[in-house]
Amino acid sequence: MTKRWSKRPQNANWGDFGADDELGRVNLLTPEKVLQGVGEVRAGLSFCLSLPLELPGGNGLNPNRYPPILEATVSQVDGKPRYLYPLEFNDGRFTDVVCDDKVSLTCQYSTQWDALCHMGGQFDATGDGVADYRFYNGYQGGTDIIGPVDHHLDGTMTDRSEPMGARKLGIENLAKKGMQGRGVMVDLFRHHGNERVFVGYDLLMAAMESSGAEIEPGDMLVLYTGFADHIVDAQGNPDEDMLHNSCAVLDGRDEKLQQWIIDSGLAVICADNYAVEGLPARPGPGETFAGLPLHELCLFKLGINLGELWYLRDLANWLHENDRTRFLLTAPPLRLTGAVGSPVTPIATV
Ligand code: UVW
Repeated sequence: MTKRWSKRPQNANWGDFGADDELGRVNLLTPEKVLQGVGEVRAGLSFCLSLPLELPGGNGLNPNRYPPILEATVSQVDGKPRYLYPLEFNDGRFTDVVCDDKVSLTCQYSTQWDALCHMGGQFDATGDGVADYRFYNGYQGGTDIIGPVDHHLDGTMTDRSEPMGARKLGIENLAKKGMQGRGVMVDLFRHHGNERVFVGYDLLMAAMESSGAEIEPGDMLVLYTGFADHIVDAQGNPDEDMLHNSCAVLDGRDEKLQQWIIDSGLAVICADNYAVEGLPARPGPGETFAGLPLHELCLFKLGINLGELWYLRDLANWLHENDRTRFLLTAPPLRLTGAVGSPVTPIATV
């Protein structure tokens, strides 16, 4: 028992990697798994698995997320802005010319990792009959993950004076770890094309069997659905119907799929679609339930990071043509302390 919790949610592994663990299943990316990944490098080819970060374009996928805004840094000289873009060093003797910039970035707009603090649940972790905001390993909203205000379950808010951010479970944990290991591709596009299919355990197993893909503990599961290809093809003007109704998504409510994720020991799940799972999910049992059941199982209960909106077409095609499913995956996020997600430029090496 730790001070943070005495009761853990059903199917959770809280405490199994240590009372103060912040990595979850990423702990399974051991030196042996890195060597297994390196063992898959035979052709010496690298594939960039990131979209350009200005895609999808617009904010039709998530109304709260916007494309990056890039600006020149600026100094004030005699009350006037002096943009360092491009500009000579102003000494008279120097021949150098400089460009300097800054970016306003929605961390989860495009190709990204979800940190474990991205999504938690309302849960009574102390057994006192009162649910509060909890995250993986019992870390607590308002104490370990601090917002600009505290939201209370009764709907009220109180101001916070200290800087906001995740003191625990932040994305920097993945950056420090390095995020390297053996990726395993499962090609759902080859089976379902552009159709919005909810893929549960049976359809996932069928896709894996047909290509010979196998997942062992510590592997990084990568799902190619074709969704990001439409994003690329739309060149920044994606169609609403395509955004919300095309390509395969996991059926997060499927209990057999959930059990397989628990039992398989996979380290992370990455996909080229918006949220790995289908949104909205199928209704759950009872009066209240998680709206994103796969996020609940992975981020909140098991400490499995989710990678979303990756670009997988070129890699998936190469692997298919070469009758392979495995590769070396290297995917560190930005080491952005306290962030709940981060852009990533994953590299597959085959
Ligand atoms: C949502 O908030 C929908 O989550 P994600 O970025 O994980 O898709």
